[in-house]
Amino acid sequence: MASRATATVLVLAALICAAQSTISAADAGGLSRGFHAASCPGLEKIVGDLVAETFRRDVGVAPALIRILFHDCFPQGCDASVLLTGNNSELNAVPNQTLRPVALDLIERIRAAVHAACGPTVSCADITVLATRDALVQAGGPHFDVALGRRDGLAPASQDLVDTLPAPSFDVPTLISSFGNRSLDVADLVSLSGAHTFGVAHCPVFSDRFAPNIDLNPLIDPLFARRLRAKCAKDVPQGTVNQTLDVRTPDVFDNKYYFDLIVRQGLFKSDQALIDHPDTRLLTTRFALSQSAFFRQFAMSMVKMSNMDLLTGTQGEIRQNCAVPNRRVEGIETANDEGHAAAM
Ligand code: HEM
Ligand SMILES: *[C@@H]1O[C@H](CO)[C@@H](O)[C@H](O)[C@H]1NC(C)=O
Ligand SMILES: *[C@@H]1O[C@H](CO)[C@@H](O)[C@H](O)[C@H]1NC(C)=O
Ligand SMILES: *[C@@H]1O[C@H](CO)[C@@H](O)[C@H](O)[C@H]1NC(C)=O
Ligand SMILES: CC(=O)N[C@H]1CO[C@H](CO)[C@@H](O)[C@@H]1O
Repeated sequence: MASRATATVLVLAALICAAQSTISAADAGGLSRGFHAASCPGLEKIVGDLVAETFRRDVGVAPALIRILFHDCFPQGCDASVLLTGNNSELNAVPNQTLRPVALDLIERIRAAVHAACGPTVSCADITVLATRDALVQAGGPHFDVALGRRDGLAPASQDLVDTLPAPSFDVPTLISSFGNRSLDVADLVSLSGAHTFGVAHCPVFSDRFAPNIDLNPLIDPLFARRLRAKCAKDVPQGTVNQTLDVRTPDVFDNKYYFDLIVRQGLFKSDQALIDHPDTRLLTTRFALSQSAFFRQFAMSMVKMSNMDLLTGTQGEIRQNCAVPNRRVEGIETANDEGHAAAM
C-alpha cells in the first residue's frame, strides 16, 4: 500500500516536472501570461493605475493607444518600432501629429515606472499591449488576453513595410488582400475596423467623402456629407480640424460604429464599404445587432494582432527609453517610422 502510494507520488512528480519543463521551454522562445510574474510582480498594477489616471484626464488616450498598437503590429510585428523617433523627424514631410502624444507619453511613463520598480525587464512592446488592453476596458470595451515576453525591435520598419498599412480609400477586396497578407481574415477585418467606434480623424484623410470630390461609391448619407464639408471648410491650416469616427458615441467602445454604417454615416470608404460587400455584409450586420458577438470576435482578433511576428527570447532588446534604441543602429533613419507615414 505504502509503496503504491510512493509510486503514485513519483509518477505525479514526474508528470509535474515534465509539464513544468514544457512550460519553461515555451517561455524561453515564446510568450506566457506569467512571463514577468517573478521578475516584476507589480507590473499589471503599475500599468493599470497609470492608464486609469490618464484616462480620467483624457478619454482620447484609449483610441490613441489602440491605433498605436495597430500601427506597430501591422507593418513588421509588435516590436514597439512605431515608438522610435529620430534625427529626421522634423524633416519628415508627412505630419506625424495623428499619433497622439498623450498615449506616447503614457507608454514611456509606464516604462519608467516599471523599470524603476523592477529594473529593465519589461519591453516597450509588452507595455504597449498591456496599456492598450487596460484602456480598452476603461472605454467600455471587452477584455482581451495578453501573453507577455515580447522584445523591442532595434530599428523601425522600412518604408515599404509602413506602406502596407491600409488606406481609408481601399475597397473591400483590397482590404481583404491587405489583411490577408498579414494572416488576418475577414472576421478580423470586420471586427478590428470596429475600433473606429471611438477616436477621431482629420479632414485630409476623408476629403473623398464630401463634395466637390464626392465619390458616391460607397453611398454616403447626403446630410452627413454636407456636414462634413461645412466642418472641413474651416480646416485651415490643413489638418487642424477633426471629426469623430463614430458620430453616435464618439468616446465609448461599443457597437454603434456598425449602426453608423447601416445609416451610411461611416466616415471612411473603407468603413462604409463593409456593409455593401457580400463578403463582409453579414458579419457587419451581425455586429450591429449584437454587441456581445462583436466583443467576442474583437477580443479574439486583438489577441491575434498583438501576437503578430514577435521578437522573443534573445532577439531584439528591452529598450531603456521607448523612443530610442539602446544603441542606435548606424545609418538607419529612425524617424522614418510607421507613426510618421501613418498620417494618411
Ligand atoms: C481597416 C483598415 C483601416 C484603415 C483604412 C484605417 C485608417 C485610419 C485613418 C485614416 C484614421 C484617421 C487618422 C487621422 O486622420 O487622425 C484612423 C484612426 C483610427 N484608427 Fe484606423 N484604420 C484601419 C484599421 C484600424 C484598426 C485595425 C484599428 C485598431 C484595431 C484602428 C484604430 C483606429 C483608431 C482607434 C483611430 C482613432 C485614433 C485617434 O483618435 O487618435 N484602425 N484609422
Ligand atoms: C543626428 O544627426 C547629427 C548630424 O548629422 C549627428 O551628429 C547626430 O549624431 C545624429 N544623432 C543621432 C541620435 O543619430
Ligand atoms: C498582398 O500581397 C501581394 C503579394 O505580395 C501583393 O501583390 C498585394 O499588393 C498585397 N495586397 C495589398 C492590398 O497590399
Ligand atoms: C478635436 O477637435 C476638438 C474641437 O476643436 C478639440 O477640442 C480636440 O482636442 C480635438 N481632438 C484631437 C484628438 O485633436
Ligand atoms: C509623435 C512624434 O514622433 N512626434 C514628433 C513629430 O515631429 C515633431 C517635429 O516635427 C516632433 O517634435 C515630434 O516629437
